[in-house]
Amino acid sequence: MQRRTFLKQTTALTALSTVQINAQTVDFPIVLSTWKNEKANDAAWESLKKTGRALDAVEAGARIPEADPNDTSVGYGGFPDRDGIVTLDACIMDEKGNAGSVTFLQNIMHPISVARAVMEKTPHVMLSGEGALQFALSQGFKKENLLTEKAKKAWEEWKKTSKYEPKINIERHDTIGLLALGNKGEISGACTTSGLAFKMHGRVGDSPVIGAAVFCDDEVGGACATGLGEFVLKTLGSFLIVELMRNGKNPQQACEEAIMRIVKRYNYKEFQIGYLALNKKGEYGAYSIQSGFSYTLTEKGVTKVFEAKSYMK
Ligand code: SD4
Repeated sequence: MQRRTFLKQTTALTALSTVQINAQTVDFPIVLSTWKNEKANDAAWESLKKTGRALDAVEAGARIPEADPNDTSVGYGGFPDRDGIVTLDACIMDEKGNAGSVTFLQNIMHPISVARAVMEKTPHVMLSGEGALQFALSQGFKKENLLTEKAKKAWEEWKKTSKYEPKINIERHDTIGLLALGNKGEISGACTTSGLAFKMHGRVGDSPVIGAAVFCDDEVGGACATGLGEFVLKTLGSFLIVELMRNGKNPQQACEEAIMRIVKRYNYKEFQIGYLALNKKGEYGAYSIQSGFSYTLTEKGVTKVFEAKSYMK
């Protein structure tokens, strides 16, 4: 595997006017994902070993929770909307600025791969609903029932106790957003979700929106988001983070500033947002409104889960 090393040099004059050089090595590839997604990161890493490309890695990673019936926020097994229908959102962006997305897609297990096909095989960025489904079928994706017994039961329980209102859940999130630097140090990102559990039929969140859930710019780095999408949409969080990094903030500072934009304007105590950022040097950051946001990092083939810092302690 090709590995490159950046040397970050800081110089300081001592009293004797000698120059001291601190060298910090930064390696890539690197994979970063929201929440506890070790299997996804491992799949992304395996993909990097094969093709070396960040785009392939983020797609391979996203496909893991999409096919996992126990992940109730993504793909197969995802909780349905309030009418009992599983609807999926996903997007993907590469280092060249290409992007693809699907929204309100039904009955397709791997929306992230459909989003990639939108990017690579159409002149468009976003396909929605029935049109996205038709396109997926034309590309050889198969129609499947994605509502598992477990998800159906949860929906039936919810219907008994709720007033048929979509309820925002602060705690339970596991939508996956991924960022990777490939073997050439190039950045790509992806996000895939079944969205908020028991949302209104037709609701689309941030996850398929380039600039909201994912943004990458190969001059700077990338960012991705999880949590209550409405607030990521209203502040275009991932685009904001990349622009803040472009203007000199490190990834951690950029995530914190993007969370502060939400905290200053909205009733932040009632929902969760988590951001991840990765710059071209391989430096990364993570920050959320509520405590409990975790992220998964793979470096040098080792995958670990970390707790992110948060605004609320
Ligand atoms: C949405 N952002 O549909 C997604 C939900 C999410 O972890 O991230 N859940 O609003």
